[in-house]
Amino acid sequence: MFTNLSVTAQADGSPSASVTLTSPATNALYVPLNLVINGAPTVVLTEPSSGQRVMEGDSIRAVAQISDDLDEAANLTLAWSVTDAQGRTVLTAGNEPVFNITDLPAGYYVVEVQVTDRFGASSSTARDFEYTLLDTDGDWSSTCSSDTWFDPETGASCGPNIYDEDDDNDGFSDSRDAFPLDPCAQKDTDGDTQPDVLDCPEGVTSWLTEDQDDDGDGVPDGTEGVSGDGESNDVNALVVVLVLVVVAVGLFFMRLRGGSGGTPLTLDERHL
Ligand SMILES: [Ca+2]
Ligand SMILES: [Ca+2]
Ligand SMILES: [Ca+2]
Ligand SMILES: [Ca+2]
Repeated sequence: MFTNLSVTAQADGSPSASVTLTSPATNALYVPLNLVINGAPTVVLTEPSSGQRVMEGDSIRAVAQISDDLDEAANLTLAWSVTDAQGRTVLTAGNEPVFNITDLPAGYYVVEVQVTDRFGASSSTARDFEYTLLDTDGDWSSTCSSDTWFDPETGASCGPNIYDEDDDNDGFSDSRDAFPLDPCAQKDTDGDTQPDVLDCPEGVTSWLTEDQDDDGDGVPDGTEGVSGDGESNDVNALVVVLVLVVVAVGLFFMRLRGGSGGTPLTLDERHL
């Protein structure tokens, strides 16, 4: 005889079911056990869209929408991974509904999310996306030739930075531009990372500050009069010499003229 009898049924991947019989037992020969069949979670990626493109340096979001027949969404576990075109896993992330994907080089990728419920049933979904080459000035347009990386519409070099010869479109080629990614600045005479001139195109801002001492000699540009003083000083010196010569010649002829009607000039005076 027994007073209580518990019967439990267990099935892999589903919650267990149990029933308790109390003595005196009924004379039932069959005891029903309702075993619930567990379904796998459902998961949908609402972002990114298939084939979505993002430029190097930017980020792209992957967002999972999840649900389950028995579990609350909060009880589901997510696992993220990103694989490259060769199938290598390049990024992973944990149990978050949103995965912020950053710092990938140009190429084709697939982001996959796997969702698992409390009973171990899981499902997954994936989406492809592309990281494109960095194009700082955004001139990699439909009119930009990928043969010459020149845009006949604008008459300028174009394309992603690795091909574009003027990455910030300020008219100074990268090789001559001390700030090749900042269209507000070009020259830095003393190489202190502050530009000689800071002049931004309309709608553009810069983190740089204009150098108040372009040649770095400790004398502010305003006090020096003209920046980059080496050349201007030479010009100033030349002007002073010329003025002195003119004055000397003028004095010489004045003495000559004055001497013609009066006392004859001495040899020393004529050669003054
Ligand atoms: Ca460009
Ligand atoms: Ca430039
Ligand atoms: Ca520049
Ligand atoms: Ca400077």
